[in-house]
Amino acid sequence: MTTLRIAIQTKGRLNQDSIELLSDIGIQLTQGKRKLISKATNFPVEVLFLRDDDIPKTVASGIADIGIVGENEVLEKGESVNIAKRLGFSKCRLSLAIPKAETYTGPHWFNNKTIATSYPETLKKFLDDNDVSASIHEISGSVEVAPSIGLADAIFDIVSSGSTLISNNLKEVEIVTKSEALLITNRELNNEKLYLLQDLLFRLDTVETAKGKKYIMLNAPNHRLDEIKGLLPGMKSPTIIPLANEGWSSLHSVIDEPQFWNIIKDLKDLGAQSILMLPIEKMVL
Ligand code: PRT
Ligand code: ZN
Repeated sequence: MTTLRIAIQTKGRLNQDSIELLSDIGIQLTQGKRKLISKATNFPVEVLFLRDDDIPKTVASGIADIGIVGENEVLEKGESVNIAKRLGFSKCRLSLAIPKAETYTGPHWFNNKTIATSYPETLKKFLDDNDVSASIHEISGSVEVAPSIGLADAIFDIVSSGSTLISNNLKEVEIVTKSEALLITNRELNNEKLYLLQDLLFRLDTVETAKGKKYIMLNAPNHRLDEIKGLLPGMKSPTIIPLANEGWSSLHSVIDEPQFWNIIKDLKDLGAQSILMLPIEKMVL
């Protein structure tokens, strides 16, 4: 039987969210997630655990069929893969930063400077696009300390909250690109694998649709139901079930969570009682 092989990060910032994503779409892995390969128990999928740097190439070459990896790595490696879905986690940006005391005058500030980075290709493209001639000093970790030890004049690195820059007396001066986790796929999947991929994408959409949505249940007097229905349109229309209590009904609907706080007072003013909000895990429209 055909199996879809998914490459995810062994450990690091993407690992937990990647495993959670698989679990949200009903893919349970066999014990021992630190093994190189783990088979799913309930879906024809096996998971290959790799360093994130190796994921684009592994997918491009077909050793894995699909992978979960940061956009920054996909850009940097320049491997030929398709992007099947933007996953919305591990959001960050790749930025240029310089010592705080410097005055930034635009990209030409970097002319004849040395920039430390783990992303030389992405940086080179930015410098070429802006006609800047700088030397790139490639290092694989602790890029942010390079200026303070005299290794470089500036850095090009991942920024998330910005606190690493601040604690190293640096300031972000150019956001070169933004990044989030991507689901990438090999460009030549056969039909059976494409079929499995479509199933996974459908499951991902189902989880995504439910995000931020809540199931709301309340009891209301029948003569106010029309007004309450106006506040809670639901997906098509709310479900109304008569209560044993004469003249009262139970109304069920789906709302966006933030909307709840806007309408709760109006619901109470219209006589709604026993209002419950419940989580929704999956939703198929
Ligand atoms: O071992 P392996 O090679 O697999 O992992 P890694 O060490 O190369 O990567 P890892 O696990 O640190 O990050 C994996 C991916 O997470 C990255 O490729 C990005 O796509 C994404 N990501 C999201 C981040 C960050 N946020 C992040 N903040 N990756 C790194 N950082 C680091 C950054 O390098 C800097 O040192 O956090 C620091 C900045 O954070 P702030 O919040 O202080 O700005
Ligand atoms: Zn890495």
